[in-house]
Amino acid sequence: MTINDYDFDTIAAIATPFGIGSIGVIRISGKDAFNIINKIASIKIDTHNKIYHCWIVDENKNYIDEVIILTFKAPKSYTGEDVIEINCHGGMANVKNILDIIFKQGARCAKRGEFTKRAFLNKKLDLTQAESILDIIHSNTSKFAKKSVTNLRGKLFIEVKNIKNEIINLLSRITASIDFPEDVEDLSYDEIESILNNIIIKIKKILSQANESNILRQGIKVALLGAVNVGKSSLFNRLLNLQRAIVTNIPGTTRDIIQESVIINDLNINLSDTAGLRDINLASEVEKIGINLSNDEIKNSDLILFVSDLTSEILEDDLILYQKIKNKPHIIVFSKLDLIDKKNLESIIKKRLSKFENKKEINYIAISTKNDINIDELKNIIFKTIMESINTFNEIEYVTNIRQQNCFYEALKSLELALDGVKNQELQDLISIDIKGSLLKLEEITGESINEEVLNNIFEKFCIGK
Ligand SMILES: Nc1nc2c(ncn2[C@@H]2O[C@H](COP(=O)(O)OP(=O)(O)OP(=O)(O)O)[C@@H](O)[C@H]2O)c(=O)[nH]1
Ligand SMILES: [Mg+2]
Repeated sequence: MTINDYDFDTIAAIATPFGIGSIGVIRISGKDAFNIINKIASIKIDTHNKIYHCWIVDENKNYIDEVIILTFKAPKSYTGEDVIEINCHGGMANVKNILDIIFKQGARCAKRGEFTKRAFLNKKLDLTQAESILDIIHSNTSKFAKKSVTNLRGKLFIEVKNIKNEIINLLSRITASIDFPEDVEDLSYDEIESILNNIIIKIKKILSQANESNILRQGIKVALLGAVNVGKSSLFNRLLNLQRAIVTNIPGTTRDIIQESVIINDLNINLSDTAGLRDINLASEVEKIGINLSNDEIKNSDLILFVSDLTSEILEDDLILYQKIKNKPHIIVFSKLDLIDKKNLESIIKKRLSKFENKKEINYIAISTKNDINIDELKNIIFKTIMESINTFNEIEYVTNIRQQNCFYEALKSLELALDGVKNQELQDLISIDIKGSLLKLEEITGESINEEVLNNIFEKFCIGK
């Protein structure tokens, strides 16, 4: 999409979340923003960058609400257009009443992410910065929020720009030596190779942090698995601090996957409770479906909490399940510790561990959800196990999303093709085609070259009012 295809009509939307709150913010952006506010404000609003205190008045001269109005003149605003922000009293009805009055005066309801899209189209932000705003809004851990802010400050944009400049320099030197062979010295294949290698290292460095980026954004999948009635749902509820899953003493209570997100040591964990696994022939039709879903959960999760009931015998089902999960990161959680005589605990655990055949060291802990024993310790082990399986987590420098990662992969592919061409001493003209291909992919990251569909996809993920 180019700036010429887009209709910059005046848009308005509620910027604060729906619900009861002390303040609601309505944003108007576009060339009619000042006109519209002057039709509905009780005083004249004509100065830029000013704060006004007045009333909103409807077309029948009814006083609707006492408000604070902030004015921004293009291009010095979030969107790069004239912007009016109305701070009114919160609450769904009041904010909506004011918005309706604004619509009556000619503003259109903003689409999802349209304010930020305008900021991008008006070059207030590049696409990596626009996407970082989405990340900041959606981050539920402080680490992810902080990392997203580095992109808003241009961390990724600047690195892509540097890489792009190196590619542009290389391309112009190749082109100059082809076009003006008498005046410009030929670039040796060795030199092209070394420049390409340098660029490839930089892209690979960003991509090496893709996994950590995805975990920061999407969270880590942790699944509770085990035989029926061992206390999975009780532990699920305890970790969430919420009575979310039904708990009964009837084996086979949970039949579906229940998912909730929980923060442990600033890590975003997507926790799932599953149907207890038992001989499928004993299970009802509904439970059978649940058991199949539980098996899928084994494949999909990053960490498994394998729950084993200290008070019951180890069943064949436990052992079969353990064999399925033993090569994945897992913690054995021995449940119902309160029902066990402390004197026998060590020997019971020893006996159990010997049955779960595993050559590697097993992480385990005994807990009680009933008496709240070792729950914090379990959280620490969960955190430690995750950290061990993602060893570079703390050093992550570049946060990227899947779209950006795909562009980097494509750029890398083109650069590696160019490198092959260099090694085979192909014509430099041909090599430069692949190098140009990588440049286009990098421009997709920053949004300098992007098609409308991709752009719409990005902004549709935003909320209305952002
Ligand atoms: N004493 C004691 N009882 C527990 C504890 N944890 C769970 N229970 C009891 O064990 C029974 C089964 O608990 P659930 O949490 O429903 O077990 P589940 O593994 O989700 O069971 P399914 O969904 O049927 O697979 C319930 O009666 C719980 O109250 C515990 O720490 N101590
Ligand atoms: Mg359950």
